Amino acid sequence: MNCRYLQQLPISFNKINSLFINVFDFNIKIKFFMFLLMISNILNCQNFSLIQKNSIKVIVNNDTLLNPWTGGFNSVQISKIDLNNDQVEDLFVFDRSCNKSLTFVSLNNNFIYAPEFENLFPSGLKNWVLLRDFNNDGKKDIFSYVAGGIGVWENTTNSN
Ligand SMILES: [Ca+2]
Ligand SMILES: [Ca+2]
Repeated sequence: MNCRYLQQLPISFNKINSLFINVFDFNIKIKFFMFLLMISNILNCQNFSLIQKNSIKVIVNNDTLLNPWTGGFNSVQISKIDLNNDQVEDLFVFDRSCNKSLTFVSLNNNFIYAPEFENLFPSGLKNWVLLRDFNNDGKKDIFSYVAGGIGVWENTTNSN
């Protein structure tokens, strides 16, 4: 067997150690760069907003769901009210489990989810809500829980 002496590589332990440190420094720089990239993405997301689109159809087994974007109900109280002033009663639904108001407009004998009417109702309604006309003006008023009793909000909508 023939052997050949290989020349010692011009590298010492210290050199290897310093290479290791350089690689380590490089990893820290990469991590710092990634951190800056992540922070800039987070800062850019501050301007991110969502827009609710309820017009997207949901089809299950060739059946188009009527109100797929309502989110479901848990414990609701339902009252009738003409939301769009077309002389046809629509629905106001109050989900007691999350104190959420939902509105549905009557259209072709169906009730279609219409969240654009929800902000017409006072915020902060909680525990229970019923719509009844207490002053016989033909417009449903709001009865709801308030601390220590029952709150009443008069419907002051113009009936034109
Ligand atoms: Ca109506
Ligand atoms: Ca009234």
